[in-house]
Amino acid sequence: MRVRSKYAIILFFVAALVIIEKENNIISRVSDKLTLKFPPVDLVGLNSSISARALTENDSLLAGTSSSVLNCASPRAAVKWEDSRGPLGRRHLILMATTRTGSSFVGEFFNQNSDIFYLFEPLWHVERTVTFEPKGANAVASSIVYRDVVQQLLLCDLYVLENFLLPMPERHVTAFLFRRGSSRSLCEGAVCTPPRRGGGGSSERFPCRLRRCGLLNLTLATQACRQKQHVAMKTVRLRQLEFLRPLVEDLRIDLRVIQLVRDPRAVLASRMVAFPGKYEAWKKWADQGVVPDDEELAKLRGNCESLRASAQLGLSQPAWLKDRFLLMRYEDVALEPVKRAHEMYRFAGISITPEVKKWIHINTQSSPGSDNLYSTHKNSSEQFEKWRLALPFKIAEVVQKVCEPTMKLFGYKLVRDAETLANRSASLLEDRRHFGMA
Ligand SMILES: *[C@@H]1O[C@H](CO)[C@@H](O)[C@H](O)[C@H]1NC(C)=O
Ligand SMILES: *[C@@H]1O[C@H](CO)[C@@H](O)[C@H](O)[C@H]1NC(C)=O
Ligand SMILES: *[C@@H]1O[C@H](CO)[C@@H](O)[C@H](O)[C@H]1NC(C)=O
Ligand SMILES: *[C@@H]1O[C@H](CO)[C@@H](O)[C@H](O)[C@H]1NC(C)=O
Ligand SMILES: CC(=O)N[C@H]1CO[C@H](CO)[C@@H](O)[C@@H]1O
Repeated sequence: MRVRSKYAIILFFVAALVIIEKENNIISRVSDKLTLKFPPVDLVGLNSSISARALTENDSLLAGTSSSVLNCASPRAAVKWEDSRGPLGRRHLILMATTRTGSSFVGEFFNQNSDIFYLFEPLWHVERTVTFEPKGANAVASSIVYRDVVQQLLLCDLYVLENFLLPMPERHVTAFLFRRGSSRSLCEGAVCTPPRRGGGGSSERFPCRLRRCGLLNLTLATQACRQKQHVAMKTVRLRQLEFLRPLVEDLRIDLRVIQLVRDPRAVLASRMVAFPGKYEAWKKWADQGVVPDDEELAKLRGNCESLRASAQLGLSQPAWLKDRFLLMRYEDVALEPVKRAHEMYRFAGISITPEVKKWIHINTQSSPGSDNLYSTHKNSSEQFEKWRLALPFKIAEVVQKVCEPTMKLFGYKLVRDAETLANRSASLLEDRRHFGMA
């Protein structure tokens, strides 16, 4: 297949880069680390085997290494683990989203459940370490690395992150795990070790929120993960659903994927506020009438198309993905959070808990006026449409033009004039109540 031969070329290319070339600082930093950690074995052992083996074993770059390179960092023997599938009925959930689609908010629905080991954007470190070029073949390579790291994480191998943590953890203890405080599971029970006197938790860049804890011991986190009934994570760094196929087919993982989407007009409006640097061209257009160049439009089109490709694949229910994919619109969650939470939990095969319902109640009914951009504390049914008053119609129009097929698929109505855009009595949502559900 075309994708396969693409992998072949790319994987070979990446392997060659990692092994032979050391000019690229970032890649060599990773390989240096691998060399350091696994001295004689790997970079030699990987010589030619990686391209051949990776391709036969589920097209995976790390698949060949996940058992050799990555796992030998893991003192698995420390934790007895009889059934490789984990506790009976264990479910694995990936909340797949893009930035500004409300994924932190929806992720909390799972973070608040004490039966779930929840990770918040664990690929953040991977993205920072393995910086591939934004375009072309390397995007595929990074997707493969992301995918294989996700696989290890779903299997509760948190040590896999050590390859990407800077500075490198000592004795599996790190002071720097991105947004640790956003994962309840990393801040409670045994994982929350007592802070050392005169420092401890306060030296962490992303400390726990509700209590002070010592530095994160990944061994304890791994143990906690194995003791929880289910594992879930939210990420904005996985783009293509098709890449997850090997995880779905992995017998140790009982995976469900929720793709969370939002009206592309709202997403752009929100990104213009949240990432003013990156979306400067759009802001300039809004403020000064300077029309953005084709490259900006191409980027937008690319984003919309990749969302559509994943959704279309999921909704087409191929055999390998049957009953494992759910498309969820953020707007539907914002309008009926409790109902949608039940829907997502039912889909995931996980029982909703009173604590989840309580969190939803507190965080969607009241509006204590938080200004935090990443706040999940909002009057959801009121907030989610604010952008309609802020986004100039001409920008909405361009988004509609560029993203029309995606908007049609997701059921977002196009508007023809500025009045309708700003008229919040005119709903932009078409009924898509039974998206993706069998
Ligand atoms: C390179 O890989 C081949 C197998 O493809 C193996 O026979 C050979 O020993 C490897 N070379 C080194 C130096 O490990
Ligand atoms: C981390 O936790 C493990 C398991 O309890 C323990 O054996 C180890 O000593 C801890 N590491 C450090 C550096 O405290
Ligand atoms: C939240 O927004 C809804 C819809 O606008 C409104 O009916 C409700 O009164 C608001 N709740 C609070 C506490 O502001
Ligand atoms: C706003 O939309 C509603 C529902 O479509 C419509 O009845 C109303 O006339 C619109 N108001 C304005 C000012 O256009
Ligand atoms: C398509 C493919 O190669 N699938 C394989 C993925 O890996 C599992 C376990 O190693 C195999 O059983 C599949 O045949």
